[in-house]
Amino acid sequence: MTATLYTLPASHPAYAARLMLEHKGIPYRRVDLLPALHKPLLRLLGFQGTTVPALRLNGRAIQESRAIARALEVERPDPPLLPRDPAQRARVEEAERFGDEELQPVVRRLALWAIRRDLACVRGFLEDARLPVPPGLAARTAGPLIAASARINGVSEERERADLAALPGLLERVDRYVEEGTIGGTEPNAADFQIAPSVRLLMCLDDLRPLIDGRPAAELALRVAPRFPGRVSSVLRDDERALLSG
Ligand SMILES: N[C@@H](CCC(=O)N[C@@H](CS)C(=O)NCC(=O)O)C(=O)O
Repeated sequence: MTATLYTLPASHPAYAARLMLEHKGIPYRRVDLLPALHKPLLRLLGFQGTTVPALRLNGRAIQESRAIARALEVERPDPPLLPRDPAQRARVEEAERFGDEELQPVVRRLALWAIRRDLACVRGFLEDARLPVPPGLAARTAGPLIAASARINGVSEERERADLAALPGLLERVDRYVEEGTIGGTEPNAADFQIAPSVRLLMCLDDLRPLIDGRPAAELALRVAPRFPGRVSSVLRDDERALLSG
């Protein structure tokens, strides 16, 4: 089996794909691309869409973390990513959908917004990156690429105020999934791999860490997605921080 995974440094869904490949015991080559520049490059590499994770598995081009989970499940059924019991599977798939469609974009925007205010933090996120350029050069030239990526992903002051206000509710939902046993079991499933990297990336933001530490969501993130280099120093103004407490 040959697998090449295209990612971006600090991409939480790309980390989800890495974790799922590792869970399945599938060896893969990882190629990190540079943000914003990755979009035309993925097209040149034969992918239809412009997002990472992008996986070439035995010649097939697969994008979207949920589609990657299903392709891996077909390729190597054990250990499973989805429960065989239909009712349990439906619960896991709903949590996975929530992680992908509701949590993931909020985390992406908040991270880009905070990183844009603390560009010195970029070097930390490149710690284990496999980029086509030296990490020091990538960090020094990251500003315009991060600004472009923020634009592409709809980051704005107004949007981020709404994202901060939504965050406590999103984390409560993750805690509920853990408490009801949909995620957080001894054998991680596709929803664990979808959600844990998102919470883990939020935990890299000094402003958000106090909101997350000690909750079931934090335990899940640190256990399932332990390796997330990078730390963004405190960048929120008082009025923005107040949005986190409703
Ligand atoms: N929800 C999808 C999308 C992933 C996604 O949006 N990835 C970002 C990086 S974290 C990206 O590639 N953005 C570039 C773009 O939107 O073209 C997934 O889980 O695969």
